[in-house]
Amino acid sequence: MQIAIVGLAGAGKTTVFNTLTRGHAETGGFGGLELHVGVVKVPDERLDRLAEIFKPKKVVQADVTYVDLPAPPASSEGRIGTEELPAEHLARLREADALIHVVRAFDDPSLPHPAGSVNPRRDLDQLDLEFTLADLALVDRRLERLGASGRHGTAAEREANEREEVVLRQLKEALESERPIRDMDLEPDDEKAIRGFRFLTQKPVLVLLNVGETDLPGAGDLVDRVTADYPHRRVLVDALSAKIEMELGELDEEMARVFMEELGIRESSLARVIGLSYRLLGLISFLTAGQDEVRAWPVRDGSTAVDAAGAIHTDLARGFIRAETVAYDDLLTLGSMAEARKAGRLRSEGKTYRVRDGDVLEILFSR
Ligand SMILES: Nc1nc2c(ncn2[C@@H]2O[C@H](COP(=O)(O)OP(=O)(O)OP(=O)(O)O)[C@@H](O)[C@H]2O)c(=O)[nH]1
Ligand SMILES: [Mg+2]
Repeated sequence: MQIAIVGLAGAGKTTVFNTLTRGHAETGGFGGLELHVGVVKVPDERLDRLAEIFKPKKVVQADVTYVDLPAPPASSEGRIGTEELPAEHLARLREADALIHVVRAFDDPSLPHPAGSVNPRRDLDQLDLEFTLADLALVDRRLERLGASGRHGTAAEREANEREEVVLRQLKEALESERPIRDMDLEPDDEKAIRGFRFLTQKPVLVLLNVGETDLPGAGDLVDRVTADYPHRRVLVDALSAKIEMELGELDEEMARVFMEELGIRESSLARVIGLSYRLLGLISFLTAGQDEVRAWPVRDGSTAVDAAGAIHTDLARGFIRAETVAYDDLLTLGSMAEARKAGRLRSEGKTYRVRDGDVLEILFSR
């Protein structure tokens, strides 16, 4: 699973990336063209508690890959546009399963905003518009191609083309009125028909307001204001001070505690943002626990027991017999699988069982 970090120039994308990945990529590049990739373990305290019970050799967390993209460069007319992005960057952007949209909300006289003032709402809309235009361009190109060659081919091909054309026309209409594709009600078949385009405005987004070091106490209000005024689907809004978080990440625990006290911060935003981005991907975790390994497995919300088995290994899905299942809370209360079984909390579930977040599973299968 990949999340692309996007935003206007100097919004704090690389600082956020460093925070999330505990990386040391250079910041303040203002238009530098380097792309950064980092893998982040998703903190899950359930794993720590299970490890206390099972004393496994290793603990494996779910992970998410973050890609930090440079801001789209300004064109000669001063407009920023995704068409100016190097092909590799655009491809990375399209591949992403979700976006973190970093929006500058910090004021810093030593870093003047290119637009002359700090206005998160304006910046948010500006990049949204760019992404809308990029999708629109893609739709138009495809429609043109369908118009030219869509009437050829077998009957089945022609029918598929016609269907695609109908969906694309709907998308075009939405995009032209600046509605992101994620806000549309698409039939599952239509959704499937357009999946391959990997439209930017279809991806779920975490809007991350990057507030100044002294603005954290009021950040909640800002989040509420933006949320109320941004009625889109599959969008989460949160705030952090990327600069503080990055500095916190570079300190040892004791120093970090002192620093946080000085700034009046109760908790680091890091775990929260990682958690939110995980949710954004529509993922839940089921858990496996034993003496070898305690592990969190990311699967799509809505996955069945056999999907879960397949996430571990295709053999487990192929030879699936049943899943011994206990909810994490029950396991924690009862202390062991054996006790859970005695208490009747260990259930035997079949292929179609819908896995819940925090289910501890043991898959029984035949080779
Ligand atoms: N005062 C303050 N400065 C910040 C904050 N976040 C980022 N900056 C500074 O803003 C500048 C740009 O930050 P980057 O993280 O490089 O921004 P970016 O979005 O990656 O920039 P480009 O990749 O060049 O588009 C750097 O000098 C950062 O130190 C913040 O919360 N407060
Ligand atoms: Mg950067």
